[in-house]
Amino acid sequence: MDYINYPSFSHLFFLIIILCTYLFHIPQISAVGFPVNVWPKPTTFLWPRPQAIALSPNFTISAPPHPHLTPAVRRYLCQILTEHHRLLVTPNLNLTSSPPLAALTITISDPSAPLAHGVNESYSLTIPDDGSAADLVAGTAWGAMRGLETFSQLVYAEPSSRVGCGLYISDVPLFMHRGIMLDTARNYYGVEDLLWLIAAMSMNKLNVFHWHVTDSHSFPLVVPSEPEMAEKGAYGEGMVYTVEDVKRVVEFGLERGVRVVPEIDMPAHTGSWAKAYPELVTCADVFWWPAEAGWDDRFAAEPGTGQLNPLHPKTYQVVQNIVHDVASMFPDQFFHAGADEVTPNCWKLDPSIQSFLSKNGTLSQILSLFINSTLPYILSLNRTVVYWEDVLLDATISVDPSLLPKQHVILQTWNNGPDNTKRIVAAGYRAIVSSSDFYYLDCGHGDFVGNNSEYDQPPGANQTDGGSWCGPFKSWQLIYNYDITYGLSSAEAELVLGGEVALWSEQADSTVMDQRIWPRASAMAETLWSGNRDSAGRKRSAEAVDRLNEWRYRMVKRGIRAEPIQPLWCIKNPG
Ligand code: CP6
Repeated sequence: MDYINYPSFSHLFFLIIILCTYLFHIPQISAVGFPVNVWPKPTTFLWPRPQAIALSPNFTISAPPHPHLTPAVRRYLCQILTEHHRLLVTPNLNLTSSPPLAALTITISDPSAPLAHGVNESYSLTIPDDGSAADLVAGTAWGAMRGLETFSQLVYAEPSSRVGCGLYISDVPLFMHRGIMLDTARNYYGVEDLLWLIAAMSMNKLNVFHWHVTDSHSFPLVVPSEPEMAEKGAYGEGMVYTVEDVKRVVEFGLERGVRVVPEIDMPAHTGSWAKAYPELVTCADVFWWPAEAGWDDRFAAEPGTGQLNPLHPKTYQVVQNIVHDVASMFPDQFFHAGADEVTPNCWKLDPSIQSFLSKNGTLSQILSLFINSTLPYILSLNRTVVYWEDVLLDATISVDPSLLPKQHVILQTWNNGPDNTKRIVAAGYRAIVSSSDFYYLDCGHGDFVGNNSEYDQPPGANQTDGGSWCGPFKSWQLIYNYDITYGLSSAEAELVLGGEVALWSEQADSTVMDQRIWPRASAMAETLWSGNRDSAGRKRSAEAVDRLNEWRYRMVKRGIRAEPIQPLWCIKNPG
């Protein structure tokens, strides 16, 4: 282990403690006699003699120079020195008589590791109680950023800054992919809002910002080789993301260990493409389906959802131009190409598709044609392609699986039944879990399509208006307790890369972004980082509540308007 390379008395001490915990099966977390206010909870936290040490006003952090870690260190140093956060419950920690803690030393063994899926994010952190420097040892710059976040959360004011000491943390995430999807097409978010989200994500050790940038309602991304897409498809002149904006978002993510994965949703959800290319999009001009139309015609509350016509050769020229430019703007290995919710009747309205179908062609063949005419190009740009699960699981329109190479295609769950993850991994594909029964943050916020009375009613409901969109609201406990590999064999579970909570934005924009996302995304962040069970295998959401309260309160102190999970009274009157 890394720390053996840096022997000192305190390292030896922790080595003995670790050996003892393994030899005598002492649950590691219970070595800590009172709440550890770190979110997400570290994998291993040893604190045999809980104490605090004063933080020197001259506290410094030393780290090897690194293009992204260096700015992160500067940022954390500033935060640590100025935050002065008082906890809701003052920890009952004695202050050591040692000199104040004046230094944190960071060492990384592989400084050139790029930020990518599967990169080593582990770290260990030792804070001695004798005033000697704290040690943060990580494999990569990204692991060091996770450790810096942990250190920052151990600092509290009482009234001047102190930090827990005599402790050893060894931390490594359970899942490699821990993300948030944000839809910036139904309502527009400014670039500053996206940076704000990424900053909050890094505080929660989340590492993937899945940017659902285009949809039927608007096309806000400026694509240099197809300038009319945003000129005509965005909500307004200022409501776009330029090449420079994207660069800023990607760079901001790099300084926080957050990858930025773009999604260009196609062939469905492309109504906005019709502004520039009406001839390539079917049903974009159908704004209201007749009341007797089935649920399938109303996907994503988009009468006039708009779908690219796979039979029109020019479709592929436009798609290639867009894919090419998006891949050069977004360096990440993953490229999300959507492919959710292809609506039968939208394609059926088109004469060329009607004639194809009349010659015994099928809708699945049309989708397969689209995938087979676009996927190889995306793969040729050295990308791993993420699709929504529908390409494999949709009962009416799906793709011949032989067109989806398992080593290059990842499927993201959302809606096709409780066994959707199981079906994906059983077929041998890697999965990202976003099942709407747990991870959809927009659910429970009511009808958003005006007064069409039967629009989003569940079967049997008899409301005249105001039905709830994919309700009920998903509580933080529901999200926390969700086991994304439930019911899978261990080989199948290996294929689950992680999860993403999703904020669809029909009823959200920057005015509610923080509240909709936090602290519920924090609940997923902990479950995907270190699990949701205690050492006895019991769900630990009861233990988590006080820590989440503290964490939510610290996020609020940092400016994130996370919603409360309880009356303050509960934490002020424990037991
Ligand atoms: N937009 C897109 C959406 C949804 C999806 N894709 C969606 C569907 C059902 C619910 C919530 C969101 N609004 N492009 C599905 C992946 Cl309940």
